[in-house]
Amino acid sequence: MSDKKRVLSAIQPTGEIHFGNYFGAVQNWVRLQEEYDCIYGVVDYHAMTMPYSPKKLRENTWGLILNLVALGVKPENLFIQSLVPQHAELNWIFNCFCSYGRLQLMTQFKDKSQQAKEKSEDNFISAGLFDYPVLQAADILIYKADFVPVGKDQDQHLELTRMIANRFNNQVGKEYFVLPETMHSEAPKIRSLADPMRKMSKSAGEKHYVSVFEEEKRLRKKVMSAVTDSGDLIGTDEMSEGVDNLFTIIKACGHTEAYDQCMAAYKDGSIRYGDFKTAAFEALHSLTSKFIENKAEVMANKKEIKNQIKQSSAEIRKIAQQTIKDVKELAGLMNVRF
Ligand code: AQP
Repeated sequence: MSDKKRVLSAIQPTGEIHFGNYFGAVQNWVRLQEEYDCIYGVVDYHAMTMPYSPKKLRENTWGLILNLVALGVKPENLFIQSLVPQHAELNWIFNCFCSYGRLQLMTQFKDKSQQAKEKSEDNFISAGLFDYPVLQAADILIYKADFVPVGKDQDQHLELTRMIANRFNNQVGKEYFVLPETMHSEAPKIRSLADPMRKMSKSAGEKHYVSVFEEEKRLRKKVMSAVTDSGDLIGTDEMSEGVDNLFTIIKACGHTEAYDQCMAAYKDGSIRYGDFKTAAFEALHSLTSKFIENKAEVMANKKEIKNQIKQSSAEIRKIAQQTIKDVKELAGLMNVRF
């Protein structure tokens, strides 16, 4: 067994990967792979919590796997959640260690239930959507992860995960679960370019996110029309959300020289937002063009990668099976032999 600390994180197969997902989580996933024992999931059970199409879900799951590999995630670190059904079993057990009242406080449920209503024809909000943070706790704890690299929007869910782990440990009288720590990147919250008051996200609509594979012309249009401000704050110590977001993006792209120049110009009052946005476009374009190139290579090896993922999911499943065995023993349940 490796003595490296374990990192676990996951992403839903709900469509494209945007720069919020990338700078908030996936960029860190890639960087952590040398130093930690990393397990990264494509969580298809989670993607069922909102109105969805079964055919599209399977397509999205494989699509996301290939996209993650193009961004630098190693296939041996990746698994598909429904190939490890123990997550769902632990979810049930954890339901009995989490209060209804606590789930009612989850802000993502409040936001997403409204979206679910709008997306369905009959105002349908699934119980799965309400229970989703408990499944997320199972995703993390089943691997006894030490660290969880996620964006800021997941803080409340991580808190709930620790609470469930604690309650379980107390009830069974053993410190069985490690209490996982959140690991934020330097850009844990990327904002929408069109409306910097909200986070970059797909569900808000096409103009509210930038895909990591965004085609050049569309990328330019989205960045050059990013909302900034009237310029009143230039030369002061303050900054609007829109301007701050562009600075965060330039820095996260690794364009430190451009970042320093723009920051100096902002401070001395000489910045021009047109040039600033061009710097942000160039920073993002340096990444999208690299990712698009990688993607072409990945697509050429699609079949092999899919086989690797089935294999890695089977390996990762062994860890989950062991946890479930221990948990059932501790919780007073019966174990089947495997
Ligand atoms: N705007 C963001 N800034 C920083 N991190 C973000 N993450 C998501 N948005 C931002 C992080 O990305 C990881 C995967 O999140 P997810 O599985 O919720 O992905 P998603 O459903 O594709 O994200 P969207 O587009 O934001 O979906 P909606 O609009 O449905 O909520 C997580 O680590 C998350 O923190």
